[in-house]
Amino acid sequence: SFVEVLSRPPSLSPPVILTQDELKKIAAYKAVEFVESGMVLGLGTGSTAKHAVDRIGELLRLGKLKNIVGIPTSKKTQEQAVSLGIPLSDLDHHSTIDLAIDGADEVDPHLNLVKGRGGSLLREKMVEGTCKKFICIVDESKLVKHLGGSGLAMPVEVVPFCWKFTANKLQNLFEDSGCVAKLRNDSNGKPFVTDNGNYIVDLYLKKDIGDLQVASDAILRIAGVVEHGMFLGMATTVIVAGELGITIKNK
Ligand code: ABF
Repeated sequence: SFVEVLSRPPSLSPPVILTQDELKKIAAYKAVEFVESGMVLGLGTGSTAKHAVDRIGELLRLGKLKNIVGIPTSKKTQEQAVSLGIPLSDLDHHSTIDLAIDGADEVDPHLNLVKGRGGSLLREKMVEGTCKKFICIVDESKLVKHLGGSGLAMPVEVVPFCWKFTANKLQNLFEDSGCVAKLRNDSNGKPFVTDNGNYIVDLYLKKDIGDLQVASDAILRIAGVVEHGMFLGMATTVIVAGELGITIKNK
């Protein structure tokens, strides 16, 4: 496996350049080592989390894991888990989750995250907000000094009703950070619709938004906002796979 490649003594290893997807897989497989039989698991969404769900399915099939119940964070992950034969349930039946494994778009030094560029932030926040342990899995490209400072989107899920009004309120809120709020479109140029029937407004910031908790509270006070993609203090562990190996950061 890729993990073995990384743990070979450097003197014996030829230089191996790993792709970003291989790094994602390394982080995902490492996280799955924390899964035990009998656990209720939050199953993440995205290309990194997909590797973890595949691995959980494989271990179930091999009989190395037993009695797992998965709680998927998106319809896409639900379909993947069904195809792998992972037994599924939901938060109505399991209000506590033992462990969730999911990716992120940005990770800051305090393990705060930006998520939702894949569009599944609401279900992810509901599932990951209710678990005893949340392992976030990323390749090293996701590490940032300040959330929202990478020039990429800070996603906010909004109700479709008068979304322009909500988008304007969001843009005005972060005027001092040079915020531009844009409705996310799908590949056909139509508004991207989340699994919950909502839209996503992406906030593009020229500088960081200062105190994250203050920003979070202010966003959530806007009527029309459903949830935002900042996951503050939620990850208990972040597993980072990089060219030099795996780093495990605990809260
Ligand atoms: C999910 O997938 C999201 O919260 C995040 O937006 C995205 C990360 O995607 P990937 O693992 O494909 O980089 O975890």
